[in-house]
Amino acid sequence: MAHHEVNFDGLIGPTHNYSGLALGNLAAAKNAGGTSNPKSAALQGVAKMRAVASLGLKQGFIPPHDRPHLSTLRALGFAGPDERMLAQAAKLAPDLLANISSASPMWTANAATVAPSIDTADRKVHFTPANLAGNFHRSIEADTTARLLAAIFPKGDVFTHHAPLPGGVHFGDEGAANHGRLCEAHDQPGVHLFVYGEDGERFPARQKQRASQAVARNHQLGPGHTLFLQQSRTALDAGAFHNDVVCVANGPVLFCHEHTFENRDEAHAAIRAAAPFTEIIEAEASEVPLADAITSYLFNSQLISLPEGEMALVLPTETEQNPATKAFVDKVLAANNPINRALYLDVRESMRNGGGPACLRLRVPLSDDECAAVKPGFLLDETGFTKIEAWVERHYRDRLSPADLSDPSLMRESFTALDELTSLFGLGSVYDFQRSPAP
Ligand code: SUG
Repeated sequence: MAHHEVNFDGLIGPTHNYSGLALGNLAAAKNAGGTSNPKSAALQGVAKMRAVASLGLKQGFIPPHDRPHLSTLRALGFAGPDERMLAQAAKLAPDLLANISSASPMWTANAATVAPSIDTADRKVHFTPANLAGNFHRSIEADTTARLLAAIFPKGDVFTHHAPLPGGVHFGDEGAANHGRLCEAHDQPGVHLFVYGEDGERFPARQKQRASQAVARNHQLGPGHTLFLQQSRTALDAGAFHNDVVCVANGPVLFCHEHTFENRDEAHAAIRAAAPFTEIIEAEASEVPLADAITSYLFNSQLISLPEGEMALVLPTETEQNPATKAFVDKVLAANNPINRALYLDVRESMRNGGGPACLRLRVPLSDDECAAVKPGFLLDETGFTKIEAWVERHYRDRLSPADLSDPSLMRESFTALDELTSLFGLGSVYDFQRSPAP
């Protein structure tokens, strides 16, 4: 039976904005307060999905979350009708309003960690939604993510869903952004590479080792099929707040920067011992300075296996514009290795918040039978792409500044859009605003 690594991209939500909320994320800090374009952002995301699908891959999507997240306001003591709560929050707690309005669920690499059935003891596909405890605006994602994943991958014989890890930052878990899987081919058992952090001098680590270990236990991954490696502190302090800013794995290839692991040589030796088939394609700091890797998001590219057997990199245009990273990509393409195509795409709106192509997608390895168990409509065909684009065109603004987040019409527009999306895709009432009537 054929196995596929299916990318489920986060559809970018109508409140996409630049509020500088994410500690350690240099792009988000730099662009804080700027004006965003939610419509372009969402259309750039859909264009990326289309581009990957046109290479012959299956492509799925995960809907945006409801923002502003009024249930968080209620939990924090605000009360009354929606509009009044919004006005109160804008007046009394503008920072809180920014936090509950972020469209950050777009970065579905952080939505969950996933284990394919070929690797798990019970032969089911396992999902653990990330608790994203490290940043307040992201810590409010887990419940809705869990609900969306359960709707898209219905529980039963095929899919199994764990609760987000408890314990806040003690078990801080940022999902698949710090996880990779190495395998000889996608239909072969794999070795799961969990990369955790230890606080740097400048920035705290978001992914905790004990969290990665708990996820591996949840997912029933056998001994010898997991590796827990420490992220480079140098990279963390230089702005690699997730491992996927400096590293991506696909099949037997690990594409990474020299400053990916804290103890590079030991880490490479451990990878080679656990997964001897692995080819490590690494950029030395002398050819790609860490700062260039991080600003361009060279390693936040999607590394995908094409149906013809070769591999392609889906890169942000920023890597084409940076001479060092462009030269490195050219060198990799010319060398004798599985990667021989590069596709540069414009995902600038997301990049300005520190989210490249790989951040925007959750990888879900699925067999043909498992694909058939995905909720109909969530593996996109041409009709699906067109439906989403038309929906974005109908509902999204093309200008948004953080000051607009207090606009009650933005809230109504967003809820109307999401309500329509759930009915377009038969999702039912997944959002809090659809489930709990205002008191
Ligand atoms: O968590 N940015 C996100 C970007 C996540 C990127 N994901 C991966 N690397 N997989 C974050 O830092 C910025 C939001 C703001 O500042 O408005 C933000 O949340």
